[in-house]
Amino acid sequence: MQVNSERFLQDLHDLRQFGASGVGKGVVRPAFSPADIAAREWLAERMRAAGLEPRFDAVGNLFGLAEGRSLLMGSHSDSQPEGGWLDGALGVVMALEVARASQEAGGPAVSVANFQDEEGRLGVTTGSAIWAGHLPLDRADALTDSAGVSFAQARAGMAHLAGERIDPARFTGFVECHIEQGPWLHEAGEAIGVVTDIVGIRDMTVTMEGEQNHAGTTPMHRRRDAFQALSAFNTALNDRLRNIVTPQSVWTIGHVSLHPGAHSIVPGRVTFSMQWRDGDSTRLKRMEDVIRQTAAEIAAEHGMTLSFSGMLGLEPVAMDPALRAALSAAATELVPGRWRDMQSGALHDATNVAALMPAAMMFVPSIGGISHAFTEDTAEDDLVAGLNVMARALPALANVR
Ligand code: HGY
Ligand code: MN
Ligand code: MN
Repeated sequence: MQVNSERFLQDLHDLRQFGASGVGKGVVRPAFSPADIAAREWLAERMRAAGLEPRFDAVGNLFGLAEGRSLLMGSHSDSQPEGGWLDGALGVVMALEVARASQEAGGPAVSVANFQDEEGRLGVTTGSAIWAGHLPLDRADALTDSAGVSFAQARAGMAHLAGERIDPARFTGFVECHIEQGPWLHEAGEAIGVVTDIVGIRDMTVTMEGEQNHAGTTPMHRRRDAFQALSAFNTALNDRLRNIVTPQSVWTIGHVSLHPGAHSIVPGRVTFSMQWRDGDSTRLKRMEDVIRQTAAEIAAEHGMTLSFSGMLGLEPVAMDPALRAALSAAATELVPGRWRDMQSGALHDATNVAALMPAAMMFVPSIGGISHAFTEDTAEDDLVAGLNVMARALPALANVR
């Protein structure tokens, strides 16, 4: 089988025009946005041209189906609010190129998946979580983005494309290529990461409510200031989590909304995102207990009421050993001494698909380890090396049943 690296790179550069941010190669292509829908429709046409049958399901997941049973490859083409050109897109376009080249070579059969809302505009890896049965559609439809738009409203924008759920039994396994989104491969001058396992995640929204008041006449000791409560919570949380975590554990307050957000008003309410990740489910639960207890203590000390949203979560998952062995053998052949086994600190659709079939992932380096930013990038040599390793692994990958 002969992959065509020029065609592959051209598709990647064509895809990044949908929602181009105008800053470097960055993209703004959130799930269900006009740019996202246009990109998916373009990819559907590229799939058709590649001899695959393009099919959308009811939540915007796009599949390019080969005939009969096939190996599934892919990722996602939606982006973070400020996204890189390769996060997700690389896996979809690489899958398309491998599927095309494999058809041209007479097999093995490869289908392509482009999952919707992996970036969690309205949840956490939402499209593949629904497809895998982790997230009931009625619960997904009630999820909202930070502007209050619901999943149901968002996906209505693709209703004209919606079709039936694709049966996972069509597929023998799932392989996803993704940028590392961390620093280790690039710093080591290595080309390939073969993923051993993907960490688990917990995500919720916390609200603390005190008293809105005048910023000039309200003495400091009489305030019930929501920002001061958040600041105290963050300091206490960092101190307490340090006692139960490992260097791979992470926690993030990524979105904060202070009400009413005026210079001369003591903020009465703060709503903030609380997300944490770890490779061990027991430690995720211990982190959750510390987060909830610390929030309750700080709220009481600061005279705040406290509420938590529903919590979204995915468990840590190990990658399939046989699929991993196929990727490792191809990496040993093509980039000997320049590949490693590694854990994924980022979440991926493979987490959900692993519940349905054997799943594996392969990383290529991220320059400077940067991702979820317009400056995300990977050297084209590394993109092509990833394509060649995936192509070389294909016969063995397709043999795993
Ligand atoms: O956040 C993540 O790990 C993924 O990139 N959405
Ligand atoms: Mn991604
Ligand atoms: Mn991402």
